[in-house]
Order: sequence, then C-alpha cells, then structure tokens
Amino acid sequence: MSKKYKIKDIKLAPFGRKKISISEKEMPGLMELRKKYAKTKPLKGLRITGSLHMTVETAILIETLKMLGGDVRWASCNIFSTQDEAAAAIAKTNTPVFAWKGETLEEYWQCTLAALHFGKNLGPQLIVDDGGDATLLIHKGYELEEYYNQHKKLPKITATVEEEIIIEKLLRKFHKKNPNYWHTIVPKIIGVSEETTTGVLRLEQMETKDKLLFAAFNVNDSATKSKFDNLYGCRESLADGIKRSTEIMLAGKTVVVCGYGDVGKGCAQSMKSYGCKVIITEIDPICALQASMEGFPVKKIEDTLSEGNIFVTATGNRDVITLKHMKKMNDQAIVCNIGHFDNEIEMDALNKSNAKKEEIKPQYDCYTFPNGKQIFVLSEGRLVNLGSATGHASFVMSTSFSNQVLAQIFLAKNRPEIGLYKMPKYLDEEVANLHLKHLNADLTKLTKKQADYIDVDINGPFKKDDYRY
Ligand code: NAD
Ligand code: RBV
Repeated sequence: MSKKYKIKDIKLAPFGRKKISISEKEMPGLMELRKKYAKTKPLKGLRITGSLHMTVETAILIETLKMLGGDVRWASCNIFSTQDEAAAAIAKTNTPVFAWKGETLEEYWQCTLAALHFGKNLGPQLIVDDGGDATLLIHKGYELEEYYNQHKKLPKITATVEEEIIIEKLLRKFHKKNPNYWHTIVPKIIGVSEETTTGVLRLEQMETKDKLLFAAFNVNDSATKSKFDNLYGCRESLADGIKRSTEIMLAGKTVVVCGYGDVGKGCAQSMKSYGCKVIITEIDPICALQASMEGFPVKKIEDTLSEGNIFVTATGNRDVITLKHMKKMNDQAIVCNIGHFDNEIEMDALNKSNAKKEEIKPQYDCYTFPNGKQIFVLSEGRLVNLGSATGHASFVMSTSFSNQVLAQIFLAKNRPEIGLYKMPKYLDEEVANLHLKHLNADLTKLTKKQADYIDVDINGPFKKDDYRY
C-alpha cells in the first residue's frame, strides 16, 4: 500500500507544525524517551498501527514512535476528535494518516481499516489502540474468515446496531479482495497497547473468553496514566468542551456528574471550582461514599432531572441518560458525555423521538420537544472534551503517552505470550520522574536507614503493586 494519506487539508500543515513545536516543550516525557532511545531504535522496522485521537499530542507520540524506528500508520479513534492541522502536519512528513474532524461512521471504519493495511498481506506488528476499535476490527475480520473457511460462504449480517452493520459490511467488502488477510497478518502481530478504561475492559472480556489473538498491554492502569490523564486531564478539558460550544456561565449552575471514578472525580472537581453545585450519581458504594465525603450529594439520576442545568456522563457504561430522562430535564439543559463511547446517552432514541433537532454549529445541537422545552446536546453524545474542544492539554498527555511508548518497547523487546500485561511499578515511577523537573518539583531522597525502615529499595519502587494512590 502506498504512503497515501486522507485528511481534511494538507495546507494546514504549517499551522499544525507550529502547534507541535510549542507542545513538544510541554511533553518532557516523550522528549526524554526520544533522547534515550534515538540511537538504539527499539522499534526499528516494526510496522505500527495507531487508532487514537489524531491531535497535536498524538502527532508528537507518532513522531516519537518514528524516531524509535517504527513504520507508522494512523487513524483517529473518534469521528470528531481529529485536529485537522495536526493530521496535516503528520501527512506532510509522509506518514500515512487517515483522519479528519467530522468523519461519517462509514468513513471512520474505512480509516481504521486503512491504518491496519500496510500493503498486500502486510498488517501491523504493533498496535496503539484507544478504546479498542483497531483490535476489534482485526478480531472481527479474523472471525469472518474462520466462518468462511469452514462454511465456504459468508454469514448473514445479524447485527441491528447501525455501527455494527457498517463494520460487517466493510469487512465483507474487504474479504472479497483479501480473502485471507486477517489470518495472514495475525500471527505476525506482537501486541497492542491500550490507552483507555473502556478499551481495557474490552480486552479483559476477550481474555476471559479466551478470544484474544495477541498480547495486550494495559496502559490505562499505570498510575501515571489513569490517576493523571483521567483525573487532571478531564478536570480541565471538560470545561473547555462545554464552554467552547455553549459559552455558558458555569458559576451558579447545577451540574450532575454520572460516575465518580477517575474521570468523574476530575469532572466534579472542575465544576465545583467554577462555582457550580455538583450532584453525583453512582452505582458503587465506595465511589458514592467518596463523593459524599467530598461534600457532593449523591442521588439517583431520576431525582436530579428538575434540578440539573448540565449533565455529564463519565461511567464507561451504557444507557445512563435515557430519552425518558431527557424529556424530564429543565428547559435549556445541556447534556454531554466524556466517557469513551456515545452509548452513555440514549442518542439513537433521542434522534428517533419527536424532538426536533437543529444544529446551532458543528457538535452543538438543540432538540426541541413538542411541549416547547429545549435541551442542548454536545458532540452528538461523543466525548465532549475531544469533540467540542481539543482534548487534554499536552503536559498530561505526555505522562499517558510515555507509558504508551514504554509499552510498545516492552512488547517489541519481550514479545510476550497472549495475555494482558501492565507497566512494572519502577517504569511507572520513571514516567513520573521524567515530568517532575518540568514542574520544578524537588524530590526527597531516602536514607538507607529510612528505606530499610519502610522496607523499600532506596531507588524504588516506593510502593507495593496494589497501592491505590
Ligand atoms: P472508572 O471505572 O474509574 O469510573 C467509572 C465510574 O462509573 C465507576 O465508579 C462506576 O461505578 C460508575 N458507574 C458505572 N455505571 C454507572 C451508572 N449506570 N450510573 C452511575 N455510575 C456508574 O472509569 P474512568 O477511568 O473514570 O473512565 C470512565 C470513562 O471515561 C471510560 O469510558 C474511559 O475510557 C473514559 N475516559 C475518557 C477520557 C477523555 O479524555 N474523554 C479520559 C479518560 C477516560
Ligand atoms: N485523550 N487524548 C487526548 N489530547 O490527544 N485527550 C484525551 C489528546 C485520551 C485519553 O488518554 C483517554 O483515555 C482517551 O482519550 C479516551 O478516548
């Protein structure tokens, strides 16, 4: 396959390059890893597919993987999350990239497939995934071939969800020209490193069912990922998404945050700091108790509908805000989601309901119910910080992406058996260390006596594996 790209506009490349140059200085972890591995090139000659929001930060990740020797192809993992100037800057360097802001679902899956297809019967050896869509397409393609090879015909499409039907159709079309593609490429796949909570859940489910076809690395559960990106990242980018689209005054509003995990905690803190009254919904008593101890009322969603002005889902679960809920909300309530997938809000049902939809501007829609009540939905229910703004700021993505790079090096070096792996604590601590200087933090050094007393090595790891931070 050629080194072609599919993006919005290559003329945006100089603007993208300016943003990349600024952000590089805010990504000290990635810059340090470039220095450390530029000579030995641990990813030398390895074909790497990325399916991760094509932002400025991701551009710097891509260029790091390339400097370490990787042969990289990229797609975004969401139809709205691409920064077109970042995609253009990457395309300009002759890196195949297939991503633009505002893809249709058909285009989205074609882009994912293009990123996975390096040429006739050449697929990736390593995958950087966010949410698991690249991994899903490979597994579904493989399954389809299994069926075909056994029955000498393709199975009927039984899916009922629009997106699943799109995937099935795409794979069938691809199968006609490339009948044994997935079986040829899978044995050469070393593994995938997964960025986010929802993607890790998918991997765990596959592992339990013995369905995983290659090794997988859980990047999300590094402390320097989920305890920073999910929490502090969302603490800033949620407000960015809401304000860029609606321009609303946050102070004084009542915000309902559904889910009080790492992301929900960041969202709740953020809204509180703006002077909002924050209400939490939770299903887990521990998280509900944490919310209560922070002074947040914990309620059932049904009991917040007449109070809330802004609703944010952050659960990684489905059907958290339903059409029934939306019908009962206050006039001009704002509804958005910051979890990985758009099924947290019943968007399908809303779109099929008798509410009239009107676009205010891209990723900002007004729905008017027959009784005249209006609600606003941001980014069509997809992650609001990436759809309505530009995602997390560079510094926190440097902690996440340093884990990604180390995970890719681990996979390349160790070629582990099929299974789900996590970052060893000493590397997690190393990622934190790479970022301390940038913030002028001065770490205390243990004495030998102190280290012995608390039973750790003087150079770390400083905590047991199950410490929760
Ligand atoms: P988490 O597991 O730490 O938190 C989710 C919380 O939601 C849990 O406490 C769970 O008990 C709760 N929950 C589940 N079902 C619920 C329901 N029906 N009602 C109320 N609460 C419910 O996960 P996380 O790391 O906080 O991630 C949440 C989502 O955000 C995932 O989809 C993740 O992939 C995504 N994420 C997005 C971004 C972003 O930039 N937009 C960043 C990090 C993670
Ligand atoms: N995320 N990426 C960005 N600016 O590139 N912002 C957020 C960015 C990632 C984050 O790591 C989270 O786990 C994932 O998006 C959810 O899809």
